[in-house]
Amino acid sequence: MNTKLKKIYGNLEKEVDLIYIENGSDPDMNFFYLTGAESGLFEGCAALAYPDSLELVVSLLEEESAKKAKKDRMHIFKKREEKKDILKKKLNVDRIGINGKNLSYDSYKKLKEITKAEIIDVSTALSKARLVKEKDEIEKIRKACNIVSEVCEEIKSYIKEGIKEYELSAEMTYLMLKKGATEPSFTNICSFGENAAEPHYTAGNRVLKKGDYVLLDFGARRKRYVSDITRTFVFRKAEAKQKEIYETVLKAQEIGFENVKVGEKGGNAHKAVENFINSTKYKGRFTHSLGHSIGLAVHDGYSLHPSVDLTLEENMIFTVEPGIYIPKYGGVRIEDDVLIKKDKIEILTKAPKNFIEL
Ligand SMILES: [Mn+2]
Repeated sequence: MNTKLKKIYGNLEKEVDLIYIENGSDPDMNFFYLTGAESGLFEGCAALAYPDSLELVVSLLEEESAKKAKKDRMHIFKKREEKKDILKKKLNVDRIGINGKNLSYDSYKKLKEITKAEIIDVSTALSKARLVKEKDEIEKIRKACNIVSEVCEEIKSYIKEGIKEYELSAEMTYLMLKKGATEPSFTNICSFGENAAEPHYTAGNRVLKKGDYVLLDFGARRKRYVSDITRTFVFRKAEAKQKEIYETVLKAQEIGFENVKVGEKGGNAHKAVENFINSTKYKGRFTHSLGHSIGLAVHDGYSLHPSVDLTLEENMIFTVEPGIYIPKYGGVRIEDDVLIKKDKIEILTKAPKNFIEL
């Protein structure tokens, strides 16, 4: 029995006969959530998730990958028409659940052409199931976290005067891949000096100079599960303000950790951190939410923010990443991935975060 199916169906607000997960040109991560498939692209393929069984509709191209995936039955198609015929039969039911967050309008129209069923958006039930991790998922994320923790240490020897942001970013990727990542989980953020003030900066050709902040935000994907870490260093001697900002962010993160616990609202941790930063001279310079769930996606559905109604539970994994950003000056962000346990949190990203002048 697929325990993930049980979780998803347990979260439904309205009953459905089956949940139809379709991969367009971009896959729906729920396909991989249900099948646990570690290889394969599965473009144009679909999963039919019943309350007690999982069926796959896959192209011949993906047959070998599908054989290794979790499923109870699989249907192989060679041509689009065959796929349509299989789906016509399978979708001849009363109520079909879809992932409204991922299914394109085009796919929706095609779905309406082949079935008279009532279409119900079950995206919330899917996201909620993915929030609470199972043992195997935790282990995969833990390994992805180990990779980036090690890279945070090893990358320091590449941080030399004159290196460009994109060159350092390339080394980050290379180190992750050498340690077993299949790919970076998102485009590396590698920013020097004043560029660190832009939270989602893309590495450019800025050259590293003495006294620069070096902000590295990156993640590894391994067996489809991700990690996400940020460390900020100062290259050579820091000025007092740089250190002060760093220590403020570090303290903010500690406040965040204290408030991430079972039974608490996720938004409370954000509020506590924001209130703290706003009580310092860096008021208003924390400009994003405290963190987000991670899993098969880097932003896996939920944020630690008062606008999100979420009560924290055991086995959820969130980033905790306060930051302070000063335009034209620079910024500091410190980010770790934490596993929520019954009466404490476990920090999965272990790289040191004392103030470091390289
Ligand atoms: Mn993050």
